[in-house]
Amino acid sequence: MRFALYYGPGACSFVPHVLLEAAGAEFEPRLLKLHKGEQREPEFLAINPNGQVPVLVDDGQAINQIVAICLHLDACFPEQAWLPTTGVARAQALSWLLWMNSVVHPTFTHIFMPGKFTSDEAAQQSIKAHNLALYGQHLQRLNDEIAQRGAPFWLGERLSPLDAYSLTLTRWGSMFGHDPVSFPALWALVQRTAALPAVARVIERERIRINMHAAT
Ligand SMILES: N[C@@H](CCC(=O)N[C@@H](CS)C(=O)NCC(=O)O)C(=O)O
Repeated sequence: MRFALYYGPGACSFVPHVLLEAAGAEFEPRLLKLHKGEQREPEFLAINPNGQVPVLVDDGQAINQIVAICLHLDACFPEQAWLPTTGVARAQALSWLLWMNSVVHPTFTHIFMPGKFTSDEAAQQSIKAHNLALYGQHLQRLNDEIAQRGAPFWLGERLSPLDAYSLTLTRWGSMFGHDPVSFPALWALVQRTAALPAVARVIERERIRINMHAAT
């Protein structure tokens, strides 16, 4: 089989997981239990020295970093038209993808894993609280942009990596008190994305619930 994907349920690996499924690609999903530290096992570190998911294996060659994986899959499955192919439209779509990956996602890391940034427990609480407020602002910005676009999905009528990433980021916020319902345009897009058959299959494989706030 050409492709394999190392993923953690509910982790950011959801984004390439969705793309592979949406493309109808044959791939081997390789589950890593992040809460058990399997990403730090020597066998996995040999595949990704960063000790993180996602890792896409294409013909025996490993690729890490979500954006690199998305761009590679976009090139492998051009018929999916996940991203504009040229011009300002492509640059702007990548700009949003990079913002999600380099700003919103690390903000969440400060909430979920403050121990990565300091061993001082009081400082960890403060980092967490600060970034939780910041994360709410990021979700609001996503909401406002989606509302302003007024389309079913980020880039129009079709799924893109931006939709899958938005779902993941919204779900993460919901684990820490950011009620998705309070971001109506974002939440509507997330629900539309979750209802796509390919996305629904990934949600089922990962056994995740999208709105963790509703469960609290
Ligand atoms: N910059 C990386 C971030 C990847 C990342 O943060 N992965 C998280 C899951 S969402 C992870 O594997 N965390 C486990 C750990 O850091 O120990 C990317 O874009 O792929």
